[in-house]
Amino acid sequence: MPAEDTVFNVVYDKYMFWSILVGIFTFGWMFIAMLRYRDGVEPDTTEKYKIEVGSFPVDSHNTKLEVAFYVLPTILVVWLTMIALASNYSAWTIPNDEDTFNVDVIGKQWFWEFHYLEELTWEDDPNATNIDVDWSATNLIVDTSGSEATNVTVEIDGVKFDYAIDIVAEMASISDFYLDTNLHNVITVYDANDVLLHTWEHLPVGTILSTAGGQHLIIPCDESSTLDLYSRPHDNSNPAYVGVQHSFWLPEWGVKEDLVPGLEAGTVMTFMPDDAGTFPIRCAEYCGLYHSKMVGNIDIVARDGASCAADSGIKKMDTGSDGGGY
Ligand SMILES: [Cu+2]
Repeated sequence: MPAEDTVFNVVYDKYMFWSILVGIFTFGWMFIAMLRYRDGVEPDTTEKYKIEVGSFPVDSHNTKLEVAFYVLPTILVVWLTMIALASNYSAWTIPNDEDTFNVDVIGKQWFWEFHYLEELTWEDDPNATNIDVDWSATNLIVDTSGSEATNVTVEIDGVKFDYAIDIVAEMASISDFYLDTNLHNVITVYDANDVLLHTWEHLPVGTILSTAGGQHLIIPCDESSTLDLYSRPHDNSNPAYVGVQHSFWLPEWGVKEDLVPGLEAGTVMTFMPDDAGTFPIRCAEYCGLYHSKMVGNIDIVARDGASCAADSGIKKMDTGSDGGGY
């Protein structure tokens, strides 16, 4: 769901079209009137065009034209209001918890935390990277045939183990670990130059990712996702400090929602991305000294074994981690 797919883009195009049309008409008419009635031009005094200052031209007016002046702009304004409300309705309709992927987003001074309320297992598209990770119980198989992969890193709750890939067999078979789905497991595959080629990751319920550690928010594609947004202090050492106002903004999709300190229930944002990729997160509410550093990235990924409907086959496009403030 890059910007051109969103409802807001349609609204933008329609508003732009009608604004330009009405602008040409209005300014055109204004310039004609300026030229026709400018100083030094003898006014047309025939009965049809006779204008007397301060009195309505009762004899020479055109009722149909005057009614059209009111009716046509009214229809236009009502229609533009309706399409604007329809886009709001589609952005603000919040799905049931069961039908949607839920993550809590906590805004702090000055970073974002993502608390996973549901587990997620995802993998880069094996057709794009020629690498396939398959992990069941004690058997971890990394099939790298057709790729330049040389190394695998297995990371379990932050502890890393490195393995070399059998270049001849084009695979790595690791049986040192039992797959524990309660742990945060990440398998990353690299080439000889340490370039990241492929990622497989399992995020259990309760995982906390933070932009302070350079981590991205990871969301599955082709599902409705709901973020509950809260502004919180770092700790509870100062009861008078409950955090400050932030605003979680995904500029690529035209959605933004405030985080309100002290609001127990939080605020809600919902969206349904269909393109895999990495997109920027910004704080859109001035929140203090390092507001401009309160940036991050959101990764849209395919669940393990699935692929995204609109997948371009390229997951990682670098948007930079420091895009400045807004
Ligand atoms: Cu902020």
